[in-house]
Amino acid sequence: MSDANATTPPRESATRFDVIVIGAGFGGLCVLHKMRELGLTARVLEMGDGVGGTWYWNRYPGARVDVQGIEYSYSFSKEIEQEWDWSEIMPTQPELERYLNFVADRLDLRRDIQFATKVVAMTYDEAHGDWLVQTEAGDYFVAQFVIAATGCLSAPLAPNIDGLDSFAGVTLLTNQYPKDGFDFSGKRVAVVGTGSSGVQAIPVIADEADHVYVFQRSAAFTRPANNRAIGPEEMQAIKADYPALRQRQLNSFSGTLHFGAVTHVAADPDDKILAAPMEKRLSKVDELGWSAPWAWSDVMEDVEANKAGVALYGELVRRSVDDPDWAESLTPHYPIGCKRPILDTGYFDAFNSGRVTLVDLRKDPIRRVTSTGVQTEQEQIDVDVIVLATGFDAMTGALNRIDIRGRDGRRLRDEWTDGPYSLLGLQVAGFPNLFTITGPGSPAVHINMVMAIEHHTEWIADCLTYMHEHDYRCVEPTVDAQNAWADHVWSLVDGTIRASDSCNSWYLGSNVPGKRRVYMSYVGGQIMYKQKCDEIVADGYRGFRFS
Ligand code: NA7
Repeated sequence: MSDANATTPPRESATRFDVIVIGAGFGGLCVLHKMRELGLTARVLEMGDGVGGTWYWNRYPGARVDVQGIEYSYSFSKEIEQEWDWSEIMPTQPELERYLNFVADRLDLRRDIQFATKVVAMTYDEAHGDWLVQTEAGDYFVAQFVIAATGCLSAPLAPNIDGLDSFAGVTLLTNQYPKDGFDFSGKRVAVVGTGSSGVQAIPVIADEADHVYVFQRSAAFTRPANNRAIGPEEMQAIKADYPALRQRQLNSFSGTLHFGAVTHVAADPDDKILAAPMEKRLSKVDELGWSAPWAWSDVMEDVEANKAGVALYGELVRRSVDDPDWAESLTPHYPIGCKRPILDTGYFDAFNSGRVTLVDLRKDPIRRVTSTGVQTEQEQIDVDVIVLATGFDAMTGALNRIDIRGRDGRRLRDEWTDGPYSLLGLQVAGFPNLFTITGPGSPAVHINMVMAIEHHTEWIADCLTYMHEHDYRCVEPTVDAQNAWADHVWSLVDGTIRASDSCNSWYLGSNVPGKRRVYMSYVGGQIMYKQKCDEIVADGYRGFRFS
């Protein structure tokens, strides 16, 4: 706490705004711009010392978005669309960070962003109908509204591996990666974790390092990104097509267009694939390549179709990885669709390079980290660097790490012990005037994240305008409406492969020890979700209570 605040009660010392926004990533920047358009005073509090959020922290080698940049970008500014050139179909982290810095400058956003400011607590003040927000440095802010743009994959998860602190070499986290990068040349490197971050990082680190040891607990479903550069002429054509592209995105299930064409086999009446002999099934690998495992439209609903997909995936891995034992280890033995699919660049090739060794933790688990490296049950592997690519406390982690107290002192993280209840992933009962951008219960992580952010931003702006027009000061969902929404969200996954016992994923929270196993995202797609949002608004904000 600063000296000035030491004798002054927090409320009196606080700086006042209409809106406090937490986070200056894709969400926070979009929200800040919108709040200004509404004529509201807003301050963004950002933990990092630059804009970018996810794209600020996850600066590990090989980090790139796994949808097209031209789709994963703001549509609200036609000027920015025309002024920004993407150099690749799937841009790297540096390019995405540059884009967000460009947006921040272009819209003059920085003057309302306070960097290096971590929000640690916030309390709803019933008497005044506003929030008291506290930072780690002991500064206070009062605002009628708080909009948490804290991200879905932003609370890093340290692995519970004994002895990590005793390692005398360098430990790097993919999701808190050093700003100045790291020189791997001549180094022996351990990478723990083979989710998207590990799979992206491993080939790039292997190109530079002396040797990479990959410590794999679960094999990943990954396929080639087939990324490529975008030339100036193509970029010009894309710019001319932006209005139509955005419309196509809006008309699609997920707001991303390049995953569209994998269901064509199901439409083929001669292709009774499940009844076919394995030889015929395997011919799909020749015909469709890495699309083959996902080729049946019912792969997410039908266990047998899913098993056929997994078998085809194994065949693709066997064809890609020279060492048969490693190929077997690199083949997942859980259903396709449990975890978020990964797009890679040269992942399996890395295992053929002679510079990468696979350590299958299912066969030889890590016992502990020692001062010189990683000790498994069977061997000691000495390394100079350990890279932890061990994921996030997804969806709820970033919010739960803030001490958020709503009405009657109730704490958000306690309210969410049995699962992240919310209405539309936008608001939680008992926490008036707190909005969550892409909160749990919304489709964000299953659709184009930037589209999800823009939609939530617009929805919140419309809600604030409605409140202003009706002279309301507070909005929050009713418990009944919130429960009904949770039932709806869960009904869409109940009995499906996604929630089956054989699935463990961050969608279910099963990567976090002690976290309740509940599916946290809406899988009905963006069109159905927006319809639900619109219906609620058309019905006088049904399920929301204004006062
Ligand atoms: P993920 O996808 O959660 O991957 C984390 C990886 O770390 C995964 O392979 C885990 O194995 C592994 N892990 C976690 N803890 C351990 C321990 N203790 N020992 C060994 N291995 C461990 O996170 P990412 O950062 O890769 O990607 C997150 C999302 O960002 C991704 O889905 C994209 O949407 C972008 P497990 O699978 O749990 O057995």
